Amino acid sequence: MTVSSTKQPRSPAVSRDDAEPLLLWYEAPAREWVEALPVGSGRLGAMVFGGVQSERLALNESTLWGGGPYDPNNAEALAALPEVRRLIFAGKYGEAHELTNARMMAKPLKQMPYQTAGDLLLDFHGIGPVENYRRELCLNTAVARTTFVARGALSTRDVFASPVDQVVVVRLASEARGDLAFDVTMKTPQQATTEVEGVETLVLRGKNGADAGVDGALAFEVRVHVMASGGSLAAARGAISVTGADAAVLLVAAATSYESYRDTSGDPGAATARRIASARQKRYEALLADHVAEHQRLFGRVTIDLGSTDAARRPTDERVRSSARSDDPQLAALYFQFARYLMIGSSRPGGQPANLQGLWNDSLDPPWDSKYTININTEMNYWVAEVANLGECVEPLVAMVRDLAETGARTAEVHYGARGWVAHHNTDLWRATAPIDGATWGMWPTGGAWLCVVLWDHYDYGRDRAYLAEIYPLLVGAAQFFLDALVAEPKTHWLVTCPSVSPENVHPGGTSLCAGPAMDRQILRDLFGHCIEASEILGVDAPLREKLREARARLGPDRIGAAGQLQEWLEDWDMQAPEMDHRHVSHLYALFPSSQISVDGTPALAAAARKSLEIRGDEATGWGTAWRLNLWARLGEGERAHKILRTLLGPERTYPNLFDSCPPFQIDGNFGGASGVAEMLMQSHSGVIRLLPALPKAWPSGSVRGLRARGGFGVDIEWNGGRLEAGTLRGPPAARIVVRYERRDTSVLVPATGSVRLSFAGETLRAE
Ligand code: FUC
Repeated sequence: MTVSSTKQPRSPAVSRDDAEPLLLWYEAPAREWVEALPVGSGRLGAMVFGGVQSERLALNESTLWGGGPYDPNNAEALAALPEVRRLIFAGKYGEAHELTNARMMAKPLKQMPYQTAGDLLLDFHGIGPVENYRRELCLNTAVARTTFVARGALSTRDVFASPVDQVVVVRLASEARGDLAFDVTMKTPQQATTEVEGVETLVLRGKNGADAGVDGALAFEVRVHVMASGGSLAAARGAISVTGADAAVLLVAAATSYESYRDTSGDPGAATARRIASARQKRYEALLADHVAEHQRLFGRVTIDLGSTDAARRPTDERVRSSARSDDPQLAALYFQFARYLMIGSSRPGGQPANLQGLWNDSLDPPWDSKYTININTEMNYWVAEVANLGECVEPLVAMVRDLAETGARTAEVHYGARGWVAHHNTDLWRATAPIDGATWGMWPTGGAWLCVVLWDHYDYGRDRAYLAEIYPLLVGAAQFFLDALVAEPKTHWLVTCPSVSPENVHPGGTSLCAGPAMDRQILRDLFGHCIEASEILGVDAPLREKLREARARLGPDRIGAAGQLQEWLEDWDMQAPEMDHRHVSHLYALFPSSQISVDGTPALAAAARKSLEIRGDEATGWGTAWRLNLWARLGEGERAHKILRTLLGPERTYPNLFDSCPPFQIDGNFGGASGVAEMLMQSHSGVIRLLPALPKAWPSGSVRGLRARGGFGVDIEWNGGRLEAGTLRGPPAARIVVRYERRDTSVLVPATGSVRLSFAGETLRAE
């Protein structure tokens, strides 16, 4: 590699228009981690602080977690199961709770945490006072840039995480020749040592730690290669010093010994050395160009314009701070595109799925271990992927479910004596599936089933039969568990999950432990339905199909309670629950993300869901707010959805770097919020594409291009004065779909070209 020393580096990352719609920008360095800017290659992540004298890149590698392969299943659980069920059906919830905690929980009671790799630190010499400071993240190129003027000369620092070369690339340049001097060091809270190889390579070698009695089994390595043009390099203990350089490029590779959830025999040293060696073969310009091209291949598929005001000229942190008072529709568009950026950065094929913090975490002990909470948070992470035209980003989740079907088969057998597979409310890198934390949170057997619905959705958007054949055994395995583990509720004789919970919500029995919460019934209706449909499409398993049909018919209907609300539990307990404003709105799953309840299809249930939403209120955690946003959009209530979106974009729920604040940071709100924006503009479910179903007055004119709809369709729309003007529908030739705008339906036939233009003549939607 050669490091070019052009005075003012030009790259696609350069952007100086403050109102540039795809830019986050700031006038001061980040003081805290939630002000730093994320870059990610799917596997490798960095948070860029943009410090002048001292730059910090907080590094992550997606397989660096605590612990090692372990079996959390509890051999005592099965023996306790009949008694727990008896107690629940007898209304003795407190006793059932005690027994569940004593006998049915995983060992250990918690799972393993996702952890930081450490920091790369650059300490600069002789910079002095600076002016014209600015740092920015360009979503279009996925490059974080810091610029300032020191002693009259412009300094430019660019950072990106290349999905092509699997290295973080840092480029430092100054207009003043021979002016660049800095020390490179690394620090980590992990057990690790740092040493210099030659004068240009800094290597941090570490081992992950034990957690909750599970031994650490991972070795990891971070390798930093420093190249300077002009000047010289010198090595000291654990540091490399650069002096008198015109420009420098640093390549950062990181890897662990993780091969799979049961194999940690990889060689991280070989992996990082190989990646550095191959990246060194390329010029900086080629690394950048390949990175930008690969990022744009995905990112460039969708454009969105919700209108722009003067607020869009302000630095991003100021916009968040004043979002409640200002008219800033562009901030919603930026938030939508930022979520797409985060999805591309944290969930690429071949890697791990986006965890609670996506890919970015600076701690050994992050909130909720930054793992996979599958009673809402992980599923929410993927709500936006399909509609925002990033279907391939779902692949890591599919791969995780493949693992869970293996580990979860053991939990099904050991805990329930059942066939198939089960996963409870959390999982981790080691694919643990037994119930953790305690009955209130963990005794929920429906996590794996919900993940299967996300896998089905990927089929529904793409309609790829080969993919359906691949996931079919996973779906059937999840359904098989419930065919074995559902029990007849004594009063209604409906088939119910027991023990279960309506995620984390305590009912008047003083615990969340119960039989047959509405959400379980709704998820199983989807899961069984998808298995039935898949078996028909694939022409297999007719006898199983019949069993699933019978069981599905016995799940029992959703019920409307005395207050007119959708009942969260079998009993009409909603108005006596201790936390009526609970963050989870689990029983509204049927309205969103599912479409079992809809305003047109099931008006009475939709009215009950609306009532439940009113009772819960609009205030919630970040992800709770995002869920409410999607639900109001499904109800067709644009103004209410917009009010909730504004709360989400405000400083209570959004950090200066646009990360969602639960609080603390959780990435689910970013993805769920973006899904809500999409649901306001276009919805596809129940065989209908709805255009502008919840358009708020605040977005009178705009356009969105490149969205995807269920059934294999692509959708572009433009609107003006609050009215739909035109659009384009793409789809498989000869496909027919109903397009709905303002309660009028138009049946559209996709021509052989695969694309049809939609326009308005008076009140009529025309397809030509
Ligand atoms: C669920 C939520 C919490 C938090 C955690 C990660 O348990 O109830 O609010 O988001 O996941």
